[in-house]
Amino acid sequence: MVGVIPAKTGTVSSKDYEDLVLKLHDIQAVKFGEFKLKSGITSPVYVDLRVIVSYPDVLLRVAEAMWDRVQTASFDVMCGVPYTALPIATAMSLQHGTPMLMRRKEVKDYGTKKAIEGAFLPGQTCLVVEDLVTSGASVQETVAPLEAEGLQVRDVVVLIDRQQGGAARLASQGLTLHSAFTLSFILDVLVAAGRARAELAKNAQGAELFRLMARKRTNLSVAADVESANDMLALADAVGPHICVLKTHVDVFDTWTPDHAAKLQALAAKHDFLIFEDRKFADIGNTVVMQYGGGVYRIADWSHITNAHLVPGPGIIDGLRQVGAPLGRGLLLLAEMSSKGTLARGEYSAGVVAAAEANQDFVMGYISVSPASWPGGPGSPGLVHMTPGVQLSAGGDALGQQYNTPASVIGERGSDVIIVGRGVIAAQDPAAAAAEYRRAGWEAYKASL
Ligand code: 5BU
Repeated sequence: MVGVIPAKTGTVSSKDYEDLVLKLHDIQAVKFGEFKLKSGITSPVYVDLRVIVSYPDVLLRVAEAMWDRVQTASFDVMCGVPYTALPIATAMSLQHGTPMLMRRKEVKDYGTKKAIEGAFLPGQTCLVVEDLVTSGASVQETVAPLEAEGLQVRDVVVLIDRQQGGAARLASQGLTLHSAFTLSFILDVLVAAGRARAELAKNAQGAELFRLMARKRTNLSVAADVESANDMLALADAVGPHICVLKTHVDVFDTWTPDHAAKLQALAAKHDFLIFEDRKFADIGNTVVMQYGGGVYRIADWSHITNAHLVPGPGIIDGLRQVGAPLGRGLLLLAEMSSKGTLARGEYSAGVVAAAEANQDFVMGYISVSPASWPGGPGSPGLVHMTPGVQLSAGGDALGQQYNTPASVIGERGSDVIIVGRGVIAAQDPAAAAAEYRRAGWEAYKASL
């Protein structure tokens, strides 16, 4: 079977554990959001492992990951706790030939009246198999009837330790807790994989960008401000391996044809990047409908992302949405600009943030410069921040552009994606420069997680 953790003992690598976390997230056994637990505590992660019976490959990997954790324990039989852990214990039993017992959830007052089903001898040791441990209280409900039957329980294995005192509580009762995962490990893996923000993103391109950044390990966008459409395509091919987004200004070229658009899309597919036409729409809704969907450039046809000023008011979002939403496009709102003396600040920026928050189906994020210092902070984690005005050393140009370093933009100013134009395209070797910016940007991004 493809992707199954080997059945041998002690062979589950940390990469296997990470992959399994992603699998559990794929099948929604683990979800993000605010969840109230039985104990009344609010958790950022919701875990419901009942669904794993529908995914035999995941069930087997879960069983193997848990088996891997009990290699230091010795036991004669295993007891699964109903209901969720029963199939897991069954899979462990089948894979490794260790007999299994079942604890009845309610002891029937008719028939055999047995609390524990299966064949065993008093004095045998029994491993308790649970899906989750929170405080440890429910494990105790299983241990008590086992001990009442003369079995000895020393070890408990769970898939997930929620780290709410369960291990300590069990230890105080002489029980050793083994867990495949702690909740913080799960959180770390999902955050590093961009899953948390992707799941919180309500726009499909926004979600895709977070996933793309994580799988490609880049938060670099190159601004392809070169002379011709053909030069732009050559640049896209050269820097493609290093970027998450290629930003274009196709209205600076003297020709733009559907063939250029098709070639750019092919390069985006080849190198796994998104296309962002930096059009900065700024008109009333009715006009941007025509500008975005039609004209010489037909931007909506080929650009995953575009952007807009909010000067006209929210009608511009509605107009762009009318064209872009059916095509699955995403919109960035300009909350701030990198240029000296920009008027996009203060109350104006706050208005943009409010509009972005209220239109997350289509608005995927911001062009911003210092979101960490916004009065309400950078806002919803499902929205992305992309920042232009980036070079390896701070400074500016003769026409008001102002540069910050990747470390400052990501690490201090709270952005997610660096947009680099001349820092890359004016370099001797743009691909090598892109690699260097990618490294600097990603290092800062990883640290910010
Ligand atoms: P540079 O060569 O890295 O300075 O290019 C920056 C790019 O980002 C360029 O395409 C600008 O049009 C774009 N830009 C910007 O510089 N500042 C802004 O606030 C916005 C876009 Br919005």
